[in-house]
Amino acid sequence: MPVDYSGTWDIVSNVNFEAYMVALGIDFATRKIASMLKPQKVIKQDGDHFTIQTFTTFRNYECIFKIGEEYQEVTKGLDNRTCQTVVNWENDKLVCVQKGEKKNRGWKHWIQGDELHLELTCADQVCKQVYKRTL
Ligand code: YOG
Repeated sequence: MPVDYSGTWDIVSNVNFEAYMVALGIDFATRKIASMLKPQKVIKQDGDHFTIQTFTTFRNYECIFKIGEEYQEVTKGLDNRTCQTVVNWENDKLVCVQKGEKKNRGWKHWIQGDELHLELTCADQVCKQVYKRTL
């Protein structure tokens, strides 16, 4: 059975988010607000089709993709850039590459025990987040 990311996940830790936001060019005031947020992820997985919603009290973000199919992602409400984005499996890891103005941009998800892990990368900065299933 392949891994199933489906579920509702609440953030429990967020390391180096500030430097990741600086790398993305997010302004000071927005970073101060964003640093206080406790994102919740709602993931729907149907085979290789995914919807990942990120909810906060400030802004929400949604991305919809199929594994291996490049698409144009507009990071609306985040840094508002356009990327050519593709997500692939690396064993049970979800590995996303976001090609665009920012070098070395992407993210990786994996599941470890009852935790959802997320590494967000932009240029030389890596933000590491951990989520747990909602009770
Ligand atoms: O997740 O792309 O799960 O899309 C990254 C925030 C703060 C807005 C969040 C709202 C980067 C202001 C999405 C944050 C900082 C700061 C929650 C990460 C940018 C702007 C919406 C992401 C992937 C993997 C799926």
